Amino acid sequence: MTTKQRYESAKEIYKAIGVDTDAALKALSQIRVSMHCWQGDDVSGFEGNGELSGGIQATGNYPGKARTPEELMADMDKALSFIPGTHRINLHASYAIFEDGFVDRDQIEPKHFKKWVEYAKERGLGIDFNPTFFSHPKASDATLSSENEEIRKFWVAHGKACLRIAEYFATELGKPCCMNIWIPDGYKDIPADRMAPRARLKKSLDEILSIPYDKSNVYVAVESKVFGIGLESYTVGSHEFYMNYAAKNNLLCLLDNGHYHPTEMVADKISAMLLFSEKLALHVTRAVRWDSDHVVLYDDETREIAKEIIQNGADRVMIALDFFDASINRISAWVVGMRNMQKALLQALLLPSEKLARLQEERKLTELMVLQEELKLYPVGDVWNYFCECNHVPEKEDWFAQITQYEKEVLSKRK
Ligand code: RNT
Ligand code: ZN
Repeated sequence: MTTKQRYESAKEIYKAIGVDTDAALKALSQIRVSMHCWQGDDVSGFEGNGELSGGIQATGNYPGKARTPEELMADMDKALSFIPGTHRINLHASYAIFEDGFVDRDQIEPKHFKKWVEYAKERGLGIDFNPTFFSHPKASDATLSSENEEIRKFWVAHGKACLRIAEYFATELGKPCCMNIWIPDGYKDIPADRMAPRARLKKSLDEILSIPYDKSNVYVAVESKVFGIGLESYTVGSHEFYMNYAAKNNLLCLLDNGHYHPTEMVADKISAMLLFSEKLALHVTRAVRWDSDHVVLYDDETREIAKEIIQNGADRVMIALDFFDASINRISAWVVGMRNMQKALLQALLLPSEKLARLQEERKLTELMVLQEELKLYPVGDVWNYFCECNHVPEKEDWFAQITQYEKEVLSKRK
């Protein structure tokens, strides 16, 4: 049977439960996922000072990591060639490209991202952005919450510089830019004063956001975390802090599903957030024990997050991926994560949602469970393969042979 014939057969199966597969494919093709540049080089960036700090860690030593803007862009192209649809890319400030001399983070300007804009324009991509408040000598103790006024001011200046760059992306590309603020500030052990650092963080954010910027095209998001490595007891930017800050200041709250207690589910938070704000931002990732950044799989959590996105309106959720795995082929990690996010969105689009909701309202909970479980083995794969075919990307695992070839011809030569 051809991919098309399999699709036609799946279409009939879904039709019998009232699901329109053509409509699902159309909806899926309109969802843009933000692919994070930092998977390609273990969050190293181009400033050349090496060490990753801030309580995050990329473990592994797989050969072939991108070392220059050219290599990173080539690797991203390779990944994007296996991902159906046109998406967004997510950059960190540490990926500035210095053509006429290095400047520190408080001094970066739109011109340092000109090459990225050219890259995105040529490919029809949007760009999202992140100030980088880690991996820097001035971030060794604290950043926006620092008790050292000179340091705090430096990072405020960085935040403002990034806001201008985010606006430059939005203007140049004619597509909104989500600028996400995450800081690692916290304490390894029990703090004596939890309030003062938080008050300083609040003040710093107010200062950054005091400059004028185009609020209709630059969506500022704030990302909380429960703990970081070496910062286990206290995180200045906690969930309550940012949820309140975002609500009061009309910003986006960004939920990273690796940043909560293990039994807390981000999927469950989405509807609660969207009842109070128009938009929400996500970092989709996979938490394993102490690590919050494993490659996104097609697992229960990702599928449940996707279900909530679809049911509450994909246009209200800015979806970005956030993981870094240095132990496997880095391009493959991107492709697996991006395709899994899309597969999860597809299975959500193929649910007979109204029917399921009705069963819930009628308290036919036995039938609800039966249907929810049987649906798991419906032929979503046949619909996915057809989506790949329509988008001219390899279906199933067929893309991997080309990764192996690229590894042999390009990655293995990087020493
Ligand atoms: C860290 C946060 C943050 C970073 C990236 C590199 O715990 O999740 O989003 O992963 O900004
Ligand atoms: Zn994150």
